[in-house]
Amino acid sequence: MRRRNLIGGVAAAALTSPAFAGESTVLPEELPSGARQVLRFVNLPDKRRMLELSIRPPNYETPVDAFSEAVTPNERFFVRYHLDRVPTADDMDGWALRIDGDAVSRPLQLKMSDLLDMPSTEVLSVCQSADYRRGLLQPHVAGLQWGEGAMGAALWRGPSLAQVLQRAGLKPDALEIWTRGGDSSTIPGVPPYQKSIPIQKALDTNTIIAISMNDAPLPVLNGYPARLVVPGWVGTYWMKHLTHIQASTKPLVNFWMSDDYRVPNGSASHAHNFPSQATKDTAPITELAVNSLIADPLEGHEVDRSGFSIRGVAWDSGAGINRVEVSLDGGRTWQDSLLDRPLGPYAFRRFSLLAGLLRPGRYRLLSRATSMSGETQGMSPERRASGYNNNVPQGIPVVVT
Ligand SMILES: Nc1nc2c(c(=O)[nH]1)N[C@H]1C(S)=C(S)[C@@H](COP(=O)(O)O)O[C@H]1N2
Ligand SMILES: [Mo]
Repeated sequence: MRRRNLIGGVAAAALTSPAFAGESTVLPEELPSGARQVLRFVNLPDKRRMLELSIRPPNYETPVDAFSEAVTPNERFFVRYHLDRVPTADDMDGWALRIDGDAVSRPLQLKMSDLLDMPSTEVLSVCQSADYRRGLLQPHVAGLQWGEGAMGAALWRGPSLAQVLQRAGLKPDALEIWTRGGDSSTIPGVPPYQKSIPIQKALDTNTIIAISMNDAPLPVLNGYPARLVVPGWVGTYWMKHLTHIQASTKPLVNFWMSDDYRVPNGSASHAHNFPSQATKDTAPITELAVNSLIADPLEGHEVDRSGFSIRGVAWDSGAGINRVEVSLDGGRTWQDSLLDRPLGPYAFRRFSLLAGLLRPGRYRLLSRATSMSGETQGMSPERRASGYNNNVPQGIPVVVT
């Protein structure tokens, strides 16, 4: 990572404003020691105070303090890219979206004004990377060492994908919807980032082409001017800088579908909702696992023995959150927290617990969410296949004084 920082030095200087020199943060103790040393806060175009994971491609994590709110501000929303040539706002001038493929009868091209003219849908939804908390897994798994900030919740608005597909004359034999974005790789041989979703999920009324995020244009790094929003499913399907949609009667075969983002059949993250991509041994990772995060107090902070509140957010793939328990003693005993009113099935549900009088000393706080469908965060430090969807309750050490 250090080497990469040096290589990316020129780009980094252009992209990032002076770092918060001297500002320190307490990062989860489970992160590999190398990752802890290089993490620093930076400002970016449209972004403020993000944790830098890599510069080329740009990968930036949201610091945990941003999750004391139910909606993550655009300027704090995490950034994830696979390829190093990322579009600027200028590159997207004259942007248009092509819709074709062997499963449409009227291929068409839409401009932003066309999308603005269509009826729009609004969905408050978490976007979470499949790599969520990968860096906290023991033993460590290769890849970017994401912590707790590889997700966020935003209000997304735009026409439904179904509506756009109907306009192009979607045929009944459509199997998958393939998507492409405006980024690419400067490294020869790296395949373009292209993903597909099954037709059932594509026609879900909550699957939209977002042209607005929290009532503002999308930040460039979050997919300006338009991105796919696939509520309940991991971020890999949420194509940014969407330029090309193909309705296809065939499964998409490429590195990003056939090799990456897959889990063994029978594992915790295995699902049956993408049959055209399933093989004898593996399936694409699709739905989010039920999860929760304590945003306050922060790791390593001091709290007052006369009482303090523990607050955070919980989310799942769309059943909704039914219960969040909190432990003050590292998971030996649990208490039910108070839940804020639900803001929608794909949104964060906020929880809080007032801790009573405590003896001074070191404590380990944990939260454990259960969804409306009964799915809960497993306590076992079972190694998640490929390091995806880590939802083991996260210990937050604090000092009561
Ligand atoms: N064009 C494009 N879209 C993309 C990606 C990408 O690399 N290129 N990464 C995906 C992944 S893996 C995730 S987790 C989300 C992250 O969205 P964000 O960067 O807005 O937080 O974008 C998805 N869409
Ligand atoms: Mo991701």
